[in-house]
Amino acid sequence: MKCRHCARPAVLNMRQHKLALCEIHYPEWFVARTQRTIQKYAMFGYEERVLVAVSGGKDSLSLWDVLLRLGYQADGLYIDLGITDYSALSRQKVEQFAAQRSGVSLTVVDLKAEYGETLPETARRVRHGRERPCSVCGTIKRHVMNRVARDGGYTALATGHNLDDEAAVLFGNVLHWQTGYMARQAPVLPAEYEGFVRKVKPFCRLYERETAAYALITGIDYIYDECPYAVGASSIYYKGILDRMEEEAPGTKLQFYLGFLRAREAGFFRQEVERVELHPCTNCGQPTSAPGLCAFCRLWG
Ligand code: Q46
Ligand code: ZN
Ligand code: ZN
Repeated sequence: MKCRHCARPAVLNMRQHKLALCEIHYPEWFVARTQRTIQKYAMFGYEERVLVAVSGGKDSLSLWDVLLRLGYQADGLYIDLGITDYSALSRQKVEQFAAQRSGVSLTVVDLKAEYGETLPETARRVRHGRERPCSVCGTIKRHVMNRVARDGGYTALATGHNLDDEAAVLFGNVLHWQTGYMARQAPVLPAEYEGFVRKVKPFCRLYERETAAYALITGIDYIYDECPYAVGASSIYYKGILDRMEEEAPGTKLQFYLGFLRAREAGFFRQEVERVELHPCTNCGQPTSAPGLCAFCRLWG
């Protein structure tokens, strides 16, 4: 198969877009689509400082790379969760990525060094080893990302969530009719409350295989393994179901997600948003829906 724009062989055939592109035109298309997404949803501008949450995986490192290529003021944040070999290797990938690019700034927050415990240790203490550490992990990551973004004067926090991630989350939310979660699932979550930074997902319209192809073609060295605790997560199960539907009908994931966004913009879940009332945490000052301490501070109290 040939590239749509030149005589070179195509490296990626995107059936959902009826588009096949070569190794030169594919990365150009990918960068341009990211830029269109940033502008369509008014995520951030060139005058703003953006903090990119990087995990060492293909999505977040590709995102940081694309934002730098587009000329945005994008710095990286890596949170070392202390998950044995996985964290050590992913941290190495992130540090290597930053070292290869001149003038980029990377903040590393090492949980063990700053809070005295790795994620598995905290999870074991507070959950008594009952469940996987993911809910504790989410609480810690949200807190640290907000703190670093706010302290560093960043106005937007960008994450590498791709379309497959968003479609899987949406699928789970629809299945359980979690309308409150649906109200808060968006390409942009505005800084509604003092202390929160705007959260943005510039890859929300890009398929996982598209971000993987971009990383491979542009030579980004990333960690292939997922976090060991991701095994058995329901999101992986939902992704498998959506993959099968996509295989039968290319474009299914994109239509599912974009249709949801249109409904959301039309105000379908507006009431749910207004129900959440936030107060500053009495210890750290970050916004929380609970009176008194936020979920993060309660981990240590
Ligand atoms: S939540 Fe759970 Fe992830 Fe944290 S413990 Fe690993 S799988 S990293 S997105
Ligand atoms: Zn081409
Ligand atoms: Zn707090």
